[in-house]
Amino acid sequence: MNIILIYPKFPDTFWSFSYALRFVGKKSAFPPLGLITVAALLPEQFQIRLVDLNVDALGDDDLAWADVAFISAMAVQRKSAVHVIDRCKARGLKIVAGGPLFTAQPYDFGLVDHLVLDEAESTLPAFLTDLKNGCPQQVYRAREYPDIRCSPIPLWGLIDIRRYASLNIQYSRGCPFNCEFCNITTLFGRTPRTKTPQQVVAELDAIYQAGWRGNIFFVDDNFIGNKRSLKEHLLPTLIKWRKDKKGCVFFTEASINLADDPELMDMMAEAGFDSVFIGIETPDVNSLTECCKTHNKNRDLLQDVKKIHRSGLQVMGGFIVGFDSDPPSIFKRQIDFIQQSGIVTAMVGMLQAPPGTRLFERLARDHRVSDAFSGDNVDGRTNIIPVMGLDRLIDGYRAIMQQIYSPRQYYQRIRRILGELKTPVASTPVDWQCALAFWRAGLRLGVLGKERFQYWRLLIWTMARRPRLLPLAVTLAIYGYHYRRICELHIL
Ligand code: B12
Repeated sequence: MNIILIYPKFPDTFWSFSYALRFVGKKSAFPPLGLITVAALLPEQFQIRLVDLNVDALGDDDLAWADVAFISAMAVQRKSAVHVIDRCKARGLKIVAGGPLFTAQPYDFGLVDHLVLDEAESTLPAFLTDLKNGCPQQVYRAREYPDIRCSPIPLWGLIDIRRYASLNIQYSRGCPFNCEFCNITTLFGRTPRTKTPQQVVAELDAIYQAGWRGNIFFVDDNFIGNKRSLKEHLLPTLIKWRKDKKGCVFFTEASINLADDPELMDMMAEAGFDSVFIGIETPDVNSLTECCKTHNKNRDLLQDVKKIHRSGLQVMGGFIVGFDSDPPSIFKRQIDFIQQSGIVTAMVGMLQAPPGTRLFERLARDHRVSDAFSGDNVDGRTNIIPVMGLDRLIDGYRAIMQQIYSPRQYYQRIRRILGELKTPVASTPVDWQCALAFWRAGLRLGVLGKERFQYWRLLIWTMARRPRLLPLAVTLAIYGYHYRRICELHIL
């Protein structure tokens, strides 16, 4: 059987990094880890091809070759996914779909023949058995969370790694916390399930042996969900793994209580992590109570961020406005917090209710869900009716984005973080692509861009005070260009 795995196209979003990728000559930020994991679960006698529409075109010859199309997507890829489904159907292909979009809204896709939902480790074997016996069902759902110690090494050979800015690896699934706007605990449970350190090393070795020396994203819902296991098992293994390796800088997602554990931060830095995405959400304590983000309460969030920076980990932060409890001052407070924290990558969104979250259920009961979830939380839209009124929310939101991504404020944050950040242990080797990116940045940001004054000022400042962080300064300047373009496109 010939199977074609298809990953639909991402639109230009905050997280697509599309405008930044052009500086480094890459096509896409991350490869489709879900699909290459699914590929590894398929029987060896199947012939497999993968087309990621973010780096390649889907040719008619690909569709003519295939017997079955396997499609994976997030909500943000919906438009492209629908187009792919139509094309496959027109060629008479059977379609199997899975991944977050289909798991969250299975009944929106009437043309899909088989919905193999939830985690493929649980549901794919049953589908394959039924397929072999000639009786495949329409929907497969998991009864329990699978043990990911049985998850296979993704089939990296299916993709051309050189076309991606980062590769990805997953250590755990699940999160101990239960924020109202997030459905991770429903999807993956409250007890983080982890792979063994040996599994992680085998995955890293596969990536390293393929020649990869760039960044690697640990795509965990909350990397520090099981601190003990991390400190006793995974991090010592990663520290050892790194000893004879070059490059391969790690980044991940974690909760703010990382700041409470200096030993953990030090071990992460030593293992080669240089940044961490943290859901800070809001400096307003009532809004934190409302969304059940209790672990962000009763602490000095600003100092926490600084502690993490001082340990050598750059914080990227998620922020939300539009909670029922948000006071009128919230917009100004968010701007002040972001500026003072030195968080350069600040993902600020208006509160949205993705289907499957407790927030969605509460607001649907109150008839306050107004639209479909766009799948992109930084697109200047929301699908809820906010208590403060939509116009006020949109105005306040625009004011935040306009200010924090204006060249002056943005570069101010870069200088702030560079001033505080302990020099990370690991760094990616400087190659010709970095050199090219440096020259392109010089031209686009330093000559043509309206930020040119800020750009050269930053470079001189960094050379004088933190010369070793120059590559980071240029990288952040390039990100700023992307964020500004996205704001102009969707928000301002
Ligand atoms: C890493 C990550 C990101 C990364 C990278 C995403 C990428 N391009 O790969 C970044 C940071 C960019 C990102 C951004 C966003 N993300 Co995100 N992200 C994740 C995260 C934490 C891990 C995804 C991952 O790689 N998992 C590892 C692989 C192995 O799992 P997988 O892809 O799910 O595949 C498994 C199954 O789904 C299934 N499967 C997958 N595909 C297929 C196909 C077939 C045919 C079959 C049978 C099975 C199958 O089998 C696989 C093995 O079990 C998930 C949460 C999670 N744990 O899934 C959220 C998640 C995917 N993100 C989500 C969202 C909402 C977002 C954002 C809007 C921001 C936000 N609030 O987090 C943006 C949107 C992106 C954009 N605007 O461009 C939602 C998606 C909801 C939805 N219905 O689509 C998730 C599920 C989190 C959540 N709280 O609900 N994200």
